[in-house]
Amino acid sequence: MLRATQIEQYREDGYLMVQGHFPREDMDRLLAVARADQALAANANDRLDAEGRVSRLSLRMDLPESAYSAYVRHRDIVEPMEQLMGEEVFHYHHKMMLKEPRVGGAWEWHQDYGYWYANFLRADMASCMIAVDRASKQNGCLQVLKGSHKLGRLEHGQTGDQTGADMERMGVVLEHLQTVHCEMEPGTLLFFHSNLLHRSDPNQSDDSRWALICCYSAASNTTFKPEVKAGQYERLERWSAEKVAEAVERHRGAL
Ligand SMILES: O=C(O)CCC(=O)C(=O)O
Repeated sequence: MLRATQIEQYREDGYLMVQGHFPREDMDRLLAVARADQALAANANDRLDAEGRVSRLSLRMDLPESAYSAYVRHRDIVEPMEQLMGEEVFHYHHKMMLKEPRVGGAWEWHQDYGYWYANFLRADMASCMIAVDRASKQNGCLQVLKGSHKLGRLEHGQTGDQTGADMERMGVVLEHLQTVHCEMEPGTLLFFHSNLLHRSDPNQSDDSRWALICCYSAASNTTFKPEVKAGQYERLERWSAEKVAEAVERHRGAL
């Protein structure tokens, strides 16, 4: 569970990093499953960045039996998330970011609620990024603009295949707010608010940068499009570390 000072820090900055929370060996196991998982690869899709480089991710709106779904339900993520959000949360979607050596493209400045606005009335939503690989400046770690969640939702437009925050406004925002490079050892968690501006550089290194991002909404957030099943409240189970480890092992055995 998070301390009051950590919750306060999240409210001020719009993000909270918890270094090395999951053991390195657990991340090695998760990475081994993900790398061998044909279904993950088959489900991956590419979004071009502004320079035409390929940014790849594998996203699921549902929670099938998998190692990734197990982490979505991990008590160590769900419970802090509820502390930060101040209420019960439910799963919106989760995605493995597959930033490959030398080819993994950039992500332009955006707020997740820039996209999610289409499905929800309120920005009471957040994500937890789990560093599966080590994330460094060289392999294109996430960058965040400290305190930018307080700006409210910015207008977003098309850049490449991605939806980016309004460039003119970003010019002024960048002069006023501090950019933080979130370098993360495997097992590090980054909780971030859906209105926090973030981006990442292309991967210029020989190391991959895979990360699992689990996205949640406050239970009381109203779904704008009731016909879209993924935006609907559904009670989320909370799993212990042992139960998550068993699910990872089951997934490995099924590959
Ligand atoms: O993984 C990254 O570098 C960017 C992820 C991101 O921007 C997102 O999931 O919204």
